[in-house]
Amino acid sequence: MPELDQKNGQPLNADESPNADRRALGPTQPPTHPLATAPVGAPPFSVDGFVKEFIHELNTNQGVALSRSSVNDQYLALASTVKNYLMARWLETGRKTRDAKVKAVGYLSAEYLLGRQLGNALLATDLNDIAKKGLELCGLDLVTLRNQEVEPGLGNGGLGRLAACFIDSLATMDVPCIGYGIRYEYGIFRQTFVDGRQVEQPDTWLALGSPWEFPHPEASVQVNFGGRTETYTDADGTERTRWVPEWNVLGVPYNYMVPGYLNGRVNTLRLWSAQATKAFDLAIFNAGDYAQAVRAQTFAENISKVLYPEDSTPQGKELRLQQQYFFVACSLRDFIENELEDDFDLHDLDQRIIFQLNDTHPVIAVPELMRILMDEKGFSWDEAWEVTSKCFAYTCHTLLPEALEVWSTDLLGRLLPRHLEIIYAINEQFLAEVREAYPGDELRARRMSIIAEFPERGVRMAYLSTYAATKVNGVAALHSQLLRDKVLPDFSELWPDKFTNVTNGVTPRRFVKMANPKLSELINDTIGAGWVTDLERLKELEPFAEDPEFRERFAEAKAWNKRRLTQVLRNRDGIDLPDGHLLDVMVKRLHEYKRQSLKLLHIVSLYEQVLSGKLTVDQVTPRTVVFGAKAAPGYKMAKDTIHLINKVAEVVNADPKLEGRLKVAFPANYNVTLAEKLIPAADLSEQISLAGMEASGTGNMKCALNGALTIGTDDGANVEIRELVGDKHFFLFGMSEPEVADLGAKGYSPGAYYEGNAQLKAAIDLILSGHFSGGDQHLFDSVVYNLLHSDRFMALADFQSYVDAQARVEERYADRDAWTRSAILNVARTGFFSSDRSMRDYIQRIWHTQPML
Ligand code: 26V
Repeated sequence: MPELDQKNGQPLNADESPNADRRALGPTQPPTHPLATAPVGAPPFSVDGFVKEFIHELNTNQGVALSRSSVNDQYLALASTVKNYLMARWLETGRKTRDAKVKAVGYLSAEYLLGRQLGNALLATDLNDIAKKGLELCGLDLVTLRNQEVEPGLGNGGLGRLAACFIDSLATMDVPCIGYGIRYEYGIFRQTFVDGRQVEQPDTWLALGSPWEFPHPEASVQVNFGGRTETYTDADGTERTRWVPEWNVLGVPYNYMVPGYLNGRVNTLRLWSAQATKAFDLAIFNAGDYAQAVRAQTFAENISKVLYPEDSTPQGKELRLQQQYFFVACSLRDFIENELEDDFDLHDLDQRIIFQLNDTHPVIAVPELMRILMDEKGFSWDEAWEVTSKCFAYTCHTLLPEALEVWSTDLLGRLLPRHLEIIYAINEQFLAEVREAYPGDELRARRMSIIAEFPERGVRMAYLSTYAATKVNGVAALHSQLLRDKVLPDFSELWPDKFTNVTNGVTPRRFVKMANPKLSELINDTIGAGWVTDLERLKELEPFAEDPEFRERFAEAKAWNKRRLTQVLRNRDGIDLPDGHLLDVMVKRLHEYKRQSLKLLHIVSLYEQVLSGKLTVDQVTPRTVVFGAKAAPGYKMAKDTIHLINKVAEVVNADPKLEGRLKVAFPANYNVTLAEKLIPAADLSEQISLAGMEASGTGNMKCALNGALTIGTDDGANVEIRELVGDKHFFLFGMSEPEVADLGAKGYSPGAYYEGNAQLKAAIDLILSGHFSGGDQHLFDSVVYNLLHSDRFMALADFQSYVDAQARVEERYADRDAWTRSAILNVARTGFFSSDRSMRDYIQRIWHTQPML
């Protein structure tokens, strides 16, 4: 049966996308909305104008009078008001970019952890004050409306949040970029605790409306799956292959605005949602099976239903591969059909796009582009490879071997038979190059093969990415070095110039300016407002570390942030934060390599020393430890660790012997919204992964930029943070990466550390005694025995060093002035970690694109 056009049931020409008629309408004219022509930079419109617009939106969009409106109505009307303001700029950005025919970045990422949109949009448009005043005139409170927004949590953690920071920076730097991804109906699960254990709830982020998205069902793209391939001879007598797919779905684009900061640029984030094709159900309907047709629809729509909550152990699940191909196929098709001129010569594709692969998740784009060029556009293999090999760059985000994706050829061949053929052919070409470079070295060829033979035949996606990419980068200096030396040594030997480092960064708009208004105000008053887009200017704050008045204001900003956090945690979680405590913060995914258990051992040890009289209570620095962490639902050790943390918290928080000097807080469902409140309040940032395991970290950067001091290992971007802020203002501990490697090679036995360290032994024994489990001596066996007998990430080996570093923390904190001085220097010296700088690095060393400016 031929593929049918979903709209009118006509056969769909392979070269003709459903977008053809949309383009025939010609360039869209910007609307003549009263806000459309407001000048950039100057206050966009008066408070009165805002009120009129807001009420208009409330009445016409929500269909309610102000007096009858709910907070949700008000939030949606406010969102519309801001969107209207951005709309003309968005359309203009698209028009200008297409007209200029410049090279754009296509950021391909399975995840975008965006956080709330309203605050960021108000900031980018300078509408904050006007909105606040206008809403006051209506008897409404901006903060209440902002709190109504449910954040789109379309990512797991660092990788997804990085994508969100990067697209913010590109818009702010006036660089053309389209972010491509998946519009998951359910984002990262909502975490709750039941008797201290993690219980996952679905994240229904779309339930109350989603004002920030613009669906375009008319521009849907068809994506094929399954079936077989066949060869045929074309009119010119050339032998060609075509894919005869078995089933297909539609990708419906949902566009999101990505506003630059005060610069009038609005880039696009295009997320794809899966829908059943009419062709698909028509056939079944016609066969008279209604129920089966409905099931088919559900089957198709499952593809974008839910974000996989695993972030380190790929399960090789078919649905995940479907997701990856789904969004990549939609995105390539979209770019080629809709962003390029009709007569564009695809031989020059690399002059108009560089696709950045955010980890290996989108690498199926490589065979997909080959397929499009050869099977649909008539390119020869060599022509197609010539183009494809210039259009991709690859970022690796991990070193954990189990996190590297390998797709079984069985599965790949079933789902994407043509792509598997192309991957085999790519591998053949690749191995020929290897054999030419190393004649006779068959062992090496086998080692480097894109196809693994054990434990089953599979495609090593990192190898495919590396071969196809113009550049391969790690995400911090140490990580990039280890990537070259340990993960891809043969590749870096063969192509040393392919490898580079781009140290991660975070957007100063969301994570300083928006999240930390008091500090921002202080910085503005001291060095002016330019730092928001030129973060290295924070250096100018350095001399003020010696200014008592500045220090006082700096400390007051931190105190204000703590008061705000106290309110948030009271309302959100019913948690009380004691006054005047050192706020010790560990927020990140729960993973053994990140070593939340090491932090926990420190807490238990402090407590044990008080119980046993080794410490008097007044020797304990008043401290609140805040954890924020989700565990992958199937990761038992991580979930058991959460349970243990919660049980320790219960006992420690309730024990009068501590006189309230030690508290453990574990608010559930850590997300971007909570991070924005938590990080600005932090005094101490816990970055305690085993050296060599954390690719970069970005929470470490956010904390330092907000004036927290780091206690950390020489790992990921910690290395660079320490180099920049100076040893004196960073609490380093633990083995270095080479020491870790040595110890591993010698044979590590955690039991020896337990036996040899009385303080450590006492802490572990307290857990084993059942003290935190109502007398049950076995409740936490899994966690404790794992530490004692395996401890893959060597927490026990670093324990003493960690405890010693914590003592140095307490000593510094006791001298509050010295602490504040160090905190100021952390802010002043970490401007390097702006994602604007990361973007500059990508642009210069990898993408070779230009800002439009
Ligand atoms: C991996 C997988 C594998 C299987 C299924 C789903 C899934 C989803 C995400 C990932 C990527 C995990 C890797 C990751 O998030 N890495 C983090 O990337 C951050 C940004 O570069 C970096 O700062 C963190 O150190 C690194 O752990």
